[in-house]
Amino acid sequence: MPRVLAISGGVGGAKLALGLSRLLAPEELTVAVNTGDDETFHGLHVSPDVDTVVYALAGLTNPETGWGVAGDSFRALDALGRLGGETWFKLGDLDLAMHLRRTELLADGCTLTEATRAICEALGVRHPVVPMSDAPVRTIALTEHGEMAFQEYFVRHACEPPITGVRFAGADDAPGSPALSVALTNADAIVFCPSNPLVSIGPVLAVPGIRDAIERFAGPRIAVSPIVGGRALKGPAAKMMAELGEEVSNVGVARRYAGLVDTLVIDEGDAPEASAVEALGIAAHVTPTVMTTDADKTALAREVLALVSGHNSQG
Ligand code: FO1
Repeated sequence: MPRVLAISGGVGGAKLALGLSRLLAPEELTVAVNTGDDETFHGLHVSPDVDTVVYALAGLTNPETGWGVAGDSFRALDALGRLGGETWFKLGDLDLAMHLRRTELLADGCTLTEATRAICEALGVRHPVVPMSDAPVRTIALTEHGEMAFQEYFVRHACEPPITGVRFAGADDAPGSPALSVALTNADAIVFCPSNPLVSIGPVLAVPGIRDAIERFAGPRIAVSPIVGGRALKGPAAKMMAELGEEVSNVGVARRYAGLVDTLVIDEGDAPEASAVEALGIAAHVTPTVMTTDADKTALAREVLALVSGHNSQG
């Protein structure tokens, strides 16, 4: 089997990452994860996309939300609220352990990569989950009401303020994590999970050297589109693209990924968009992409790996 570097944001990306992890051995898959959504809450370092991928691979995900822990409760947060603390960001009782442990490991001198590795080991997650950088990068939404930290925009304001842009504070000075650099060097294929191109994949590409390395990458580069039927399956990708004047379709996604991917996997219902994607020099592969069950996640991962094998056998 080829060695795959998967690049992921939160909920949508974690689904494909889980599918890939079912088909590839730990040494054949690295999942590099966006950390632009990271935030400090109540003094704790929360890394939402890393959490979401780790919980998915550990089989702990809350199936109703796609993030957080199945069966969690919010008693600690309720108590915090009674003491006057902020409660708009829902940290569950079980989930708090993740952020406490990460914060403790960071305070002990671990990098975010090392802290993530320790947590993965403790939870029995064997596939490497690698933060994009160990240095702080913070996604900022530029809105008509001013700049907002990503979780403030995403959770507190439910993505309502129209955006005029996004920026990734700190990205210029944030070296890629060493584990991501190694994975980029060793990978036979790169897979962009069906994550938000602007605020999930965008921060990873903003880390110095990553975009260039992907542009120069010789093996297959496959993206799974997060847009199905002109809408994002999860999250604000469609709304954000529309507000930035981009076409909310697979063609819009293909334009964002021009020069970075060879194949865009689009949903079967979007087959009529395939020729417009291909006109941009990106092959369109049409297949069911909506992942509801674990079987869907594995089926899509199998399809992506078949594209990788097909590309390798041609080359
Ligand atoms: N998403 C929400 O919509 N509301 C929340 O209160 C919330 C809390 C939360 C806590 C821990 C965590 O790891 C993720 C959490 N998320 C929450 C998800 C997160 O905001 C987003 O999924 C990502 O940042 C976007 O990829």
